[in-house]
Amino acid sequence: MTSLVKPQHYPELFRRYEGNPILTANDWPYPVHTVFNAGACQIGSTTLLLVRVEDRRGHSHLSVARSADGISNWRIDAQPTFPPDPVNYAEEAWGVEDARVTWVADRQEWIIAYTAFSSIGPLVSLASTVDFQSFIRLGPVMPPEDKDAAIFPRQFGGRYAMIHRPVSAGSSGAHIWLSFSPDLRHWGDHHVLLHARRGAWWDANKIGLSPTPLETPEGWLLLYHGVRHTPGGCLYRLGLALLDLEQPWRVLRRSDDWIFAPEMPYERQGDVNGVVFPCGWILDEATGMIRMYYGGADSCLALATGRLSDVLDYLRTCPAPPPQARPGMTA
Ligand code: M1P
Repeated sequence: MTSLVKPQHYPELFRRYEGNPILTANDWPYPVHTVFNAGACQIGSTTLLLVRVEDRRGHSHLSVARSADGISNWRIDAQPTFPPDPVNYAEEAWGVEDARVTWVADRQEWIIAYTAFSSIGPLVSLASTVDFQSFIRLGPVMPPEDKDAAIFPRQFGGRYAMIHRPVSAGSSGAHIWLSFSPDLRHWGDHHVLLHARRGAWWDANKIGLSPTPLETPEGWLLLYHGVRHTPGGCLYRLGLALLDLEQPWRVLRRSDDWIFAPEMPYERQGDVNGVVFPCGWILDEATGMIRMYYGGADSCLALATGRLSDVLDYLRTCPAPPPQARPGMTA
Protein backbone atom coordinates (compact mmCIF):
# COMPACT_ATOMS: atom_id res chain seq x y z
CA MET A 1 0.00 0.00 0.00
CA THR A 2 1.44 3.41 -0.88
CA SER A 3 1.55 5.93 1.92
CA LEU A 4 0.04 9.36 1.32
CA VAL A 5 2.35 10.82 3.93
CA LYS A 6 5.33 12.53 2.35
CA PRO A 7 8.55 11.21 3.84
CA GLN A 8 10.41 13.69 6.02
CA HIS A 9 13.97 14.46 4.99
CA TYR A 10 16.77 16.15 6.81
CA PRO A 11 16.92 19.83 5.86
CA GLU A 12 19.56 20.84 3.34
CA LEU A 13 20.80 24.03 4.95
CA PHE A 14 23.88 24.43 2.76
CA ARG A 15 23.85 23.57 -0.94
CA ARG A 16 27.06 22.83 -2.81
CA TYR A 17 28.10 24.98 -5.74
CA GLU A 18 27.81 22.74 -8.79
CA GLY A 19 31.17 23.93 -10.14
CA ASN A 20 33.06 22.68 -7.07
CA PRO A 21 35.90 22.58 -6.34
CA ILE A 22 36.42 26.30 -6.86
CA LEU A 23 40.20 26.23 -6.31
CA THR A 24 42.83 23.52 -6.57
CA ALA A 25 46.63 23.34 -6.69
CA ASN A 26 46.38 23.53 -10.49
CA ASP A 27 45.11 27.11 -10.22
CA TRP A 28 48.20 28.25 -8.30
CA PRO A 29 50.75 30.50 -9.97
CA TYR A 30 53.66 28.64 -8.35
CA PRO A 31 54.24 24.95 -7.56
CA VAL A 32 52.18 23.72 -4.58
CA HIS A 33 50.89 20.38 -3.40
CA THR A 34 47.39 21.26 -2.13
CA VAL A 35 45.19 24.27 -1.30
CA PHE A 36 42.41 24.06 1.29
CA ASN A 37 40.91 25.46 4.55
CA ALA A 38 40.63 29.18 3.68
CA GLY A 39 39.61 32.08 5.89
CA ALA A 40 37.24 34.42 4.05
CA CYS A 41 36.12 38.03 4.12
CA GLN A 42 34.41 40.61 1.97
CA ILE A 43 36.24 43.87 1.29
CA GLY A 44 33.98 46.16 -0.69
CA SER A 45 33.07 44.29 -3.87
CA THR A 46 35.91 41.81 -3.52
CA THR A 47 35.79 38.42 -1.85
CA LEU A 48 39.13 37.58 -0.31
CA LEU A 49 40.24 34.11 0.70
CA LEU A 50 43.28 33.53 2.88
CA VAL A 51 44.07 30.04 1.67
CA ARG A 52 46.13 27.39 3.37
CA VAL A 53 48.69 26.19 0.83
CA GLU A 54 50.76 23.09 1.50
CA ASP A 55 54.03 22.43 -0.29
CA ARG A 56 55.72 19.11 -0.97
CA ARG A 57 57.66 19.31 2.28
CA GLY A 58 54.32 19.15 4.10
CA HIS A 59 54.73 22.72 5.37
CA SER A 60 51.91 25.23 4.89
CA HIS A 61 51.78 28.96 4.23
CA LEU A 62 48.87 31.33 3.59
CA SER A 63 48.12 32.97 0.27
CA VAL A 64 45.47 35.43 -0.83
CA ALA A 65 42.98 34.76 -3.62
CA ARG A 66 40.55 37.51 -4.70
CA SER A 67 37.38 37.33 -6.77
CA ALA A 68 34.61 39.73 -7.78
CA ASP A 69 31.81 37.15 -7.47
CA GLY A 70 33.31 34.93 -4.77
CA ILE A 71 33.08 31.95 -7.09
CA SER A 72 35.29 32.33 -10.14
CA ASN A 73 38.12 34.25 -11.80
CA TRP A 74 40.29 34.14 -8.70
CA ARG A 75 43.36 36.38 -8.73
CA ILE A 76 45.99 34.63 -6.67
CA ASP A 77 49.06 36.32 -5.23
CA ALA A 78 52.11 35.42 -7.30
CA GLN A 79 54.07 34.39 -4.20
CA PRO A 80 53.16 33.23 -0.69
CA THR A 81 51.35 36.15 0.98
CA PHE A 82 52.00 35.10 4.57
CA PRO A 83 54.88 32.61 4.70
CA PRO A 84 56.03 31.19 8.02
CA ASP A 85 58.81 33.21 9.67
CA PRO A 86 60.65 30.65 11.81
CA VAL A 87 63.74 32.85 12.20
CA ASN A 88 61.79 35.44 14.18
CA TYR A 89 58.90 33.24 15.30
CA ALA A 90 60.25 29.80 16.19
CA GLU A 91 56.73 28.47 16.70
CA GLU A 92 56.22 28.65 12.91
CA ALA A 93 58.98 26.09 12.27
CA TRP A 94 56.67 23.66 10.48
CA GLY A 95 54.35 26.16 8.86
CA VAL A 96 51.23 28.25 9.36
CA GLU A 97 47.77 26.80 8.82
CA ASP A 98 44.00 27.33 8.88
CA ALA A 99 43.47 31.10 9.16
CA ARG A 100 40.23 32.63 10.46
CA VAL A 101 39.87 36.35 9.81
CA THR A 102 37.82 38.89 11.74
CA TRP A 103 37.24 42.60 11.13
CA VAL A 104 37.64 44.20 14.57
CA ALA A 105 35.85 47.51 14.31
CA ASP A 106 37.36 49.21 17.36
CA ARG A 107 40.87 48.57 15.99
CA GLN A 108 39.91 49.20 12.34
CA GLU A 109 41.94 46.19 11.26
CA TRP A 110 41.63 42.52 10.42
CA ILE A 111 42.80 40.07 13.05
CA ILE A 112 43.95 36.71 11.75
CA ALA A 113 43.97 33.74 14.09
CA TYR A 114 46.05 30.90 12.67
CA THR A 115 47.74 27.70 13.68
CA ALA A 116 51.50 27.96 14.04
CA PHE A 117 52.97 24.49 13.76
CA SER A 118 55.84 24.45 16.24
CA SER A 119 58.24 21.58 16.83
CA ILE A 120 56.44 20.83 20.09
CA GLY A 121 52.97 20.98 18.62
CA PRO A 122 50.41 23.30 17.03
CA LEU A 123 49.46 26.50 18.82
CA VAL A 124 47.37 29.65 18.27
CA SER A 125 49.04 32.77 16.89
CA LEU A 126 47.52 36.13 15.93
CA ALA A 127 48.43 38.70 13.30
CA SER A 128 46.85 41.93 12.15
CA THR A 129 46.54 43.55 8.73
CA VAL A 130 44.64 46.31 7.00
CA ASP A 131 45.36 45.31 3.41
CA PHE A 132 46.36 41.61 3.38
CA GLN A 133 49.72 42.69 1.94
CA SER A 134 51.64 43.61 5.08
CA PHE A 135 51.07 41.95 8.42
CA ILE A 136 52.01 42.57 12.05
CA ARG A 137 52.46 39.47 14.10
CA LEU A 138 51.09 39.59 17.65
CA GLY A 139 52.84 36.28 18.27
CA PRO A 140 51.71 33.09 19.95
CA VAL A 141 48.81 33.56 22.37
CA MET A 142 48.13 29.98 23.45
CA PRO A 143 50.65 27.19 24.17
CA PRO A 144 50.50 23.84 22.35
CA GLU A 145 48.39 21.98 21.67
CA ASP A 146 45.80 24.49 20.61
CA LYS A 147 44.17 25.39 17.28
CA ASP A 148 40.83 26.14 15.55
CA ALA A 149 40.79 29.70 16.92
CA ALA A 150 38.94 32.89 15.94
CA ILE A 151 38.45 36.32 17.48
CA PHE A 152 34.99 37.84 17.92
CA PRO A 153 34.54 41.12 16.01
CA ARG A 154 33.77 43.18 19.10
CA GLN A 155 34.50 43.34 22.80
CA PHE A 156 32.42 42.10 25.72
CA GLY A 157 32.65 44.17 28.87
CA GLY A 158 35.84 45.81 27.63
CA ARG A 159 37.58 42.58 26.67
CA TYR A 160 38.19 40.73 23.42
CA ALA A 161 36.97 37.16 23.21
CA MET A 162 38.51 34.21 21.40
CA ILE A 163 37.26 30.71 20.68
CA HIS A 164 39.93 28.02 20.48
CA ARG A 165 40.49 24.30 20.99
CA PRO A 166 43.18 23.29 23.48
CA VAL A 167 44.08 19.64 23.89
CA SER A 168 45.98 18.28 26.85
CA ALA A 169 47.60 14.90 27.23
CA GLY A 170 45.37 12.52 29.10
CA SER A 171 42.26 14.68 28.72
CA SER A 172 38.93 13.03 28.07
CA GLY A 173 38.39 14.88 24.82
CA ALA A 174 39.07 17.96 22.73
CA HIS A 175 36.50 20.64 23.51
CA ILE A 176 35.82 24.19 22.30
CA TRP A 177 36.93 26.86 24.78
CA LEU A 178 36.31 30.58 25.20
CA SER A 179 38.91 33.01 26.60
CA PHE A 180 39.12 36.77 27.16
CA SER A 181 41.80 39.44 26.79
CA PRO A 182 42.11 43.18 27.37
CA ASP A 183 44.66 43.62 24.57
CA LEU A 184 44.63 40.50 22.31
CA ARG A 185 47.99 39.45 23.80
CA HIS A 186 47.22 38.32 27.35
CA TRP A 187 44.43 35.79 27.67
CA GLY A 188 42.54 34.46 30.67
CA ASP A 189 39.14 33.50 32.09
CA HIS A 190 39.39 30.26 30.14
CA HIS A 191 36.37 27.99 30.20
CA VAL A 192 34.75 25.30 28.11
CA LEU A 193 32.12 26.62 25.73
CA LEU A 194 31.06 23.41 23.98
CA HIS A 195 31.94 19.92 25.13
CA ALA A 196 32.67 17.16 22.66
CA ARG A 197 30.02 14.53 23.21
CA ARG A 198 30.80 10.92 24.01
CA GLY A 199 30.17 7.45 22.66
CA ALA A 200 28.29 7.06 19.40
CA TRP A 201 27.66 10.74 18.72
CA TRP A 202 28.89 12.24 15.41
CA ASP A 203 30.78 14.88 17.44
CA ALA A 204 32.17 12.56 20.12
CA ASN A 205 35.59 13.16 21.66
CA LYS A 206 36.90 15.88 19.33
CA ILE A 207 35.32 19.09 18.10
CA GLY A 208 36.67 22.44 16.88
CA LEU A 209 35.44 25.79 15.68
CA SER A 210 35.12 26.03 11.91
CA PRO A 211 34.70 29.65 10.61
CA THR A 212 34.69 32.90 12.60
CA PRO A 213 31.51 33.40 14.70
CA LEU A 214 28.83 35.23 12.69
CA GLU A 215 26.74 37.94 14.37
CA THR A 216 23.00 37.53 13.73
CA PRO A 217 19.98 39.20 15.36
CA GLU A 218 19.39 36.02 17.37
CA GLY A 219 22.90 35.38 18.58
CA TRP A 220 26.40 34.44 17.49
CA LEU A 221 26.15 31.69 14.92
CA LEU A 222 28.77 28.99 15.29
CA LEU A 223 29.64 26.30 12.80
CA TYR A 224 31.88 23.62 14.25
CA HIS A 225 33.38 20.34 13.14
CA GLY A 226 33.02 17.05 14.94
CA VAL A 227 35.40 14.20 14.27
CA ARG A 228 34.06 10.68 14.29
CA HIS A 229 36.65 7.90 14.38
CA THR A 230 35.51 4.93 12.33
CA PRO A 231 37.25 1.72 11.26
CA GLY A 232 37.51 3.34 7.81
CA GLY A 233 39.18 6.51 9.13
CA CYS A 234 38.01 9.85 10.49
CA LEU A 235 34.86 11.65 9.36
CA TYR A 236 34.81 15.44 9.69
CA ARG A 237 31.20 16.68 9.80
CA LEU A 238 29.63 20.02 10.73
CA GLY A 239 27.13 21.10 13.35
CA LEU A 240 25.63 24.40 14.52
CA ALA A 241 25.33 26.32 17.78
CA LEU A 242 24.00 29.73 18.77
CA LEU A 243 25.54 31.89 21.52
CA ASP A 244 23.99 34.78 23.39
CA LEU A 245 24.88 38.10 21.74
CA GLU A 246 26.05 39.89 24.88
CA GLN A 247 27.09 36.90 26.97
CA PRO A 248 28.77 34.61 24.43
CA TRP A 249 29.60 32.04 27.11
CA ARG A 250 25.85 31.22 27.13
CA VAL A 251 25.01 28.55 24.55
CA LEU A 252 21.41 29.08 23.47
CA ARG A 253 21.09 26.21 20.99
CA ARG A 254 23.17 23.32 19.70
CA SER A 255 22.21 20.97 16.89
CA ASP A 256 22.03 17.32 17.81
CA ASP A 257 22.42 16.36 14.16
CA TRP A 258 25.28 17.21 11.88
CA ILE A 259 24.15 19.46 9.04
CA PHE A 260 26.91 18.98 6.43
CA ALA A 261 29.20 16.02 5.78
CA PRO A 262 31.58 14.61 3.19
CA GLU A 263 29.53 13.25 0.29
CA MET A 264 31.11 14.34 -2.96
CA PRO A 265 34.25 12.73 -4.42
CA TYR A 266 36.30 15.88 -3.70
CA GLU A 267 35.28 15.63 -0.03
CA ARG A 268 35.58 11.87 0.33
CA GLN A 269 38.93 11.35 -1.38
CA GLY A 270 42.11 13.32 -1.04
CA ASP A 271 45.11 13.64 1.23
CA VAL A 272 42.79 13.09 4.20
CA ASN A 273 39.63 11.28 3.16
CA GLY A 274 36.24 12.27 4.49
CA VAL A 275 36.84 15.89 5.47
CA VAL A 276 34.79 19.06 5.07
CA PHE A 277 36.59 21.89 6.86
CA PRO A 278 35.32 25.50 6.58
CA CYS A 279 37.48 28.30 7.97
CA GLY A 280 35.50 31.16 6.44
CA TRP A 281 31.98 32.21 5.62
CA ILE A 282 30.50 35.47 4.38
CA LEU A 283 26.99 36.79 4.90
CA ASP A 284 25.57 38.89 2.08
CA GLU A 285 23.40 41.31 4.09
CA ALA A 286 21.34 42.24 1.01
CA THR A 287 20.26 38.70 0.11
CA GLY A 288 20.59 36.96 3.47
CA MET A 289 22.72 34.27 1.83
CA ILE A 290 25.80 32.79 3.48
CA ARG A 291 28.74 31.62 1.38
CA MET A 292 30.64 28.92 3.22
CA TYR A 293 34.17 28.21 1.96
CA TYR A 294 35.54 24.84 2.98
CA GLY A 295 38.42 22.52 2.39
CA GLY A 296 37.57 19.19 0.77
CA ALA A 297 39.59 16.19 1.93
CA ASP A 298 42.55 18.49 2.72
CA SER A 299 43.06 18.78 -1.04
CA CYS A 300 40.89 21.51 -2.56
CA LEU A 301 38.61 24.46 -1.82
CA ALA A 302 34.86 24.25 -2.26
CA LEU A 303 31.82 26.48 -1.78
CA ALA A 304 28.34 25.88 -0.38
CA THR A 305 25.59 28.43 0.16
CA GLY A 306 22.76 28.63 2.65
CA ARG A 307 20.09 31.10 3.68
CA LEU A 308 20.68 32.62 7.12
CA SER A 309 16.96 32.62 7.92
CA ASP A 310 16.76 28.86 7.20
CA VAL A 311 19.73 28.23 9.48
CA LEU A 312 18.16 30.28 12.30
CA ASP A 313 14.77 28.61 11.77
CA TYR A 314 16.50 25.26 12.09
CA LEU A 315 18.40 26.28 15.22
CA ARG A 316 15.14 27.31 16.87
CA THR A 317 14.11 23.64 16.68
CA CYS A 318 17.35 22.53 18.35
CA PRO A 319 17.69 21.91 22.07
CA ALA A 320 18.92 24.51 24.55
CA PRO A 321 21.86 22.93 26.41
CA PRO A 322 22.09 23.15 30.20
CA PRO A 323 23.42 26.46 31.61
CA GLN A 324 27.15 27.05 31.05
CA ALA A 325 29.87 28.06 33.42
CA ARG A 326 30.45 31.81 33.67
CA PRO A 327 33.72 33.33 32.48
CA GLY A 328 36.36 32.93 35.10
CA MET A 329 35.37 29.34 35.81
CA THR A 330 37.34 26.47 34.35
CA ALA A 331 35.88 23.19 33.11
O1 M1P B 1 42.86 16.57 8.38
C1 M1P B 1 41.66 17.16 8.81
C2 M1P B 1 41.94 18.42 9.63
O2 M1P B 1 42.72 18.05 10.77
C3 M1P B 1 43.04 19.09 11.67
O3 M1P B 1 41.87 19.57 12.28
P1 M1P B 1 41.51 19.28 13.83
O4 M1P B 1 42.77 19.37 14.62
O5 M1P B 1 40.50 20.28 14.22
O6 M1P B 1 40.98 17.90 13.85
C4 M1P B 1 43.72 20.25 10.97
O7 M1P B 1 45.03 19.89 10.65
C5 M1P B 1 43.00 20.67 9.71
O8 M1P B 1 43.80 21.56 8.99
C6 M1P B 1 42.69 19.47 8.83
O9 M1P B 1 41.89 19.88 7.73
